[in-house]
Amino acid sequence: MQLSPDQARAHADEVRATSVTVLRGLIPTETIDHWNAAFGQLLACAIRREGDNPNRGPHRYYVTLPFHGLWADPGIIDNDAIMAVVEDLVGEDGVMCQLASDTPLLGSEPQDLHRDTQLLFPESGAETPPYQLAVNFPLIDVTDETGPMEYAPGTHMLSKADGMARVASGEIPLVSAHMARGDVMIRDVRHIHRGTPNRTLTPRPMVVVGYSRRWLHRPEVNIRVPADVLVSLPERARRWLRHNPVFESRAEAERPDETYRAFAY
Ligand SMILES: O=C(O)CCC(=O)C(=O)O
Repeated sequence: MQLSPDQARAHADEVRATSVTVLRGLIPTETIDHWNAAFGQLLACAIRREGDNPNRGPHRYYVTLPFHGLWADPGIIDNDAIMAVVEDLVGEDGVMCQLASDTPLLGSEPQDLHRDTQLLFPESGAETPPYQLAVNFPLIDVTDETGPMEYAPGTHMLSKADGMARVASGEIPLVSAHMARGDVMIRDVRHIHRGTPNRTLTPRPMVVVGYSRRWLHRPEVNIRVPADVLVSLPERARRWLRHNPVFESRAEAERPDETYRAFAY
């Protein structure tokens, strides 16, 4: 799918206004099913490593995806439609700094409402145009049973206290982000949101690709890029990856003990 400049701008404006836009049916479902089949092994490793009370809450796993093979598919990490919206929001000189997943399992609980980043200048209390985005797509359909993320539209432009108060009073109702395989959400991670329980036996992986303004350093994440993968990618992808560490060997790039601890604000 290609977006015209007007369509890309309309999606970006929706993020500016509400914090979220969804590109429906963007990724072929066969691709999603391949990712889901391959993801099982990564999830099993994470469960062995972290036990059943990992850092995102009970039975809820944050898993970094290794940057090679299907996980480095240019059709996803260098997708024209996604990049058109992302570039409109954080600039053509932005950076890609995170490739990971969030997976609630049976037994997971509602998370506390949170934002995924701080204000640029917390002492000012002032919100700014977007600077940190998450591109999310699920590896199974997200229904009320499999644990949709809930978010409060427009709260990315309010202080956290104001946003929380308006959610608590019901003035801003939480929206459940139902998604089908192939749908892609682009969101401003300042919005107030939370994960909800997966009530099924099927894991609900949600891929997260992080994009930021070129000057934003997020020390809690990076993408460990094997050199041979980097040279095989299109120019735009190489440019967006330019601030990540590059490794001569895949084994070195694929350090298994990475976890992401600082996340909720
Ligand atoms: O994928 C989800 O359900 C959202 C999880 C989330 O917001 C988090 O772990 O910070």
